[in-house]
Amino acid sequence: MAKKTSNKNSSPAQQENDKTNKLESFVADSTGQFMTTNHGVKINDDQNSLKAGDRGATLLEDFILREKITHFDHERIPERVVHARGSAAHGVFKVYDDLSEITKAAFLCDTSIETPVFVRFSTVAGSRGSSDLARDVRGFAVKFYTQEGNFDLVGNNMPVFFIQDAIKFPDLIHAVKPEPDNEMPQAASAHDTFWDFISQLPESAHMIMWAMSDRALPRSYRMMEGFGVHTFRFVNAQGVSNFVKFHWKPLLGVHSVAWDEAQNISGKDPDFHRRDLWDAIEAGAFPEWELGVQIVPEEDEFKFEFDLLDPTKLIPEELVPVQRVGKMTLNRNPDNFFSETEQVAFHIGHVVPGIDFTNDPLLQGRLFSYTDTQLIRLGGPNFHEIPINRPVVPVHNNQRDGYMRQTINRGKTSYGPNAIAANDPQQAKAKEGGFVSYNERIDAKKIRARSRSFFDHFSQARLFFNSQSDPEKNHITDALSFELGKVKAVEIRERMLALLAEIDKNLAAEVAYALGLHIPKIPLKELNNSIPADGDRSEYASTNPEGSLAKSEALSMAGTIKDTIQTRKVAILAADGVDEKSLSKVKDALITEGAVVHIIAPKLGKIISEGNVQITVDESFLTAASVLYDAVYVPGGGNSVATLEAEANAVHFLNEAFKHCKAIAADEQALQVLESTYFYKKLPAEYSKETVLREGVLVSADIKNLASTFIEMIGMHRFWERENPRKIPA
Ligand code: HDE
Repeated sequence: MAKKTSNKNSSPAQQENDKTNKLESFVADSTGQFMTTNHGVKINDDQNSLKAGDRGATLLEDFILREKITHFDHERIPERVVHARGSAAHGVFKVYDDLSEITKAAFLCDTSIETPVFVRFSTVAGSRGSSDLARDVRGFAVKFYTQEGNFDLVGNNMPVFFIQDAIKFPDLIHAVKPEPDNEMPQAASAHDTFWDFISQLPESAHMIMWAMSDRALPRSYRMMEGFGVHTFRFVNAQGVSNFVKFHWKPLLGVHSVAWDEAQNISGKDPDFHRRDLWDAIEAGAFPEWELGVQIVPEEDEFKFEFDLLDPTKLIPEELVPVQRVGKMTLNRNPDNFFSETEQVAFHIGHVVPGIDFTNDPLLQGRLFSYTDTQLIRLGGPNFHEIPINRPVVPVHNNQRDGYMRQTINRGKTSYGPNAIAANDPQQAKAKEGGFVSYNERIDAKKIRARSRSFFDHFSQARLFFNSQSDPEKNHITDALSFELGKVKAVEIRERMLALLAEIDKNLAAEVAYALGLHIPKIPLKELNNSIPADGDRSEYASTNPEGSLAKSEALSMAGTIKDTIQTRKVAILAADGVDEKSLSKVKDALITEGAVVHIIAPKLGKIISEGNVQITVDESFLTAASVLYDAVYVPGGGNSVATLEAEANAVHFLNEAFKHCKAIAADEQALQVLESTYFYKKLPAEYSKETVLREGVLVSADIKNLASTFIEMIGMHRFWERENPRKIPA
């Protein structure tokens, strides 16, 4: 009976690495094996329990039944208190150039080293079974299995955070989670307790702009940026430190879906992001990101208008450019969701020599939280021995015992100094790779306070808003109108309007209009209720300086990568009698460019073309939905066109795709299907390529040209500009 290898679907060269090879010794495969008990005894009857007679009571003696039920009874562990819903993949990271001038982290200093990684993406608020498409921040946690131990970069897809001090984290999360009396709503911030909290916490203003923007509705985990958020330190071999902000830049660009679409996807396929990541990797379309760093020399610590230690601030790329220093490729799906994705334990405190912390008070609090949470979640102090958490280098930590200890430590000593074992394991000198904390000078009084340098709560919120394109601004307005519209308490809505007015008067006015309210005038000093009992309200007032930068291009998604259709999903609507050439030419052109194409017909099975060719159907109108695709094509063919025109689901498919601003193309023969839609009569009468690229709808008899323009259109991802002027019911 053969023992299998776990990487069954892989092209092995790309997927074997130090970590996956080490995981292999823990992999079990039952192919061709006998079923056994936990203790290896072969089982003869797994269908019936042991009874006293045919119809008799079950016997306590039945160790097979007891063992099976007992294990089942204990199968669940607590979900993560935040970021419970997530998906992960294996991959590798390689640095482009030797960075030893700024860090001694070996995996960043040698271009020949390929470091295995395990990456988990997540939402924050929802529970483990919630929808991927909630409006939420996304976690972006990367574990690098380096030759100097594990380095975890536990980031998000937004570069700032809601709060400045870790002590407020439980409050933030209690406010956003379902309300405690009735446990509603699931995976949503659109409720009173969240906005009650936020409306009294001006430091959240910048993050609220991000969370209400399209960044909170990614098209795919593969199309998100990632950020370390805090300012970290790089330290080189000479002990020189530079501040560093970490970025991940996706090679497919940064793209999102529409809010209405997100809500629909939550019903049609709540696993949308999870499936997308899985399918792309299975298809060999490996997701890639470049690691970016913004470096600030120590002596420049105070040269900015904001405090580098304040996690509600980013460093605009115009001030400090992002240098792309390496590439991460995800190339293997996990073998087992629980063992890998669920049991992986990230910790911001997992650093290697050359990477160190700053005094960002949010970062400092996180340094405590992550180990602490694993103790309850994974059940004890030996969670580092779970296969996915083990480093690829040996562990000799002098620890012993504890629940579920797996290492069999040989010898008598688990203490030091010891003479019995000649002081093994030995401490490592810095030059031998021992971790030495950065020698930061600290000369201060112990004080429970917030630095005045953290009090500008609005200038970067405004910078973010002003940097958005018009459609992106509209989406923020709509998102706030939706979220606050779901809030029942009028005073919470009003406080939010006062906060928004500090960011942008028009934004506040538009949201106020949607809520049917006026913007109250609340002085800055009264906006912040997050003050100590003995605090003087005026001293805790936010400041709201103009800020010297009017715009930062990098904050908008409008200028992102738009010249690839790799892995985009395209629907071809067809029925019996379709023009096979019209269908195949477009399909082949799309596949050549890396798109995934599905043929959707009134029923599953095959359709027969005009010329009697059988074409396999991928989905029916019952199983497919336009929200699960990026673009739609309708080929010609008299009977097919007549069927689709009369098929309400096909017309709805097109209407909905139009509403969500997707690229739509039709063979001229299929014009009458488009004419049955709500949108067709709203399009401009004249038809140039320019109109097509503005409106995203193309009808042509020249299929070759149609295919190439359609590809260009899909690359643009969405035609947000048409959204408001061409509103349609769908
Ligand atoms: Fe986390 N966070 N966090 N967080 N966080 C957790 O650790 C916490 C924060 C982030 O895929 C928990 O293992 C505190 C910022 C990600 O497994 C917990 C504070 C950022 C993940 C925890 C923060 C993050 C977590 C829950 C404020 C972006 C998922 C389960 C001081 C830079 C990792 C766990 C995964 C998970 C605490 C704020 C990112 C409870 C106390 C800021 C991506 O330890």
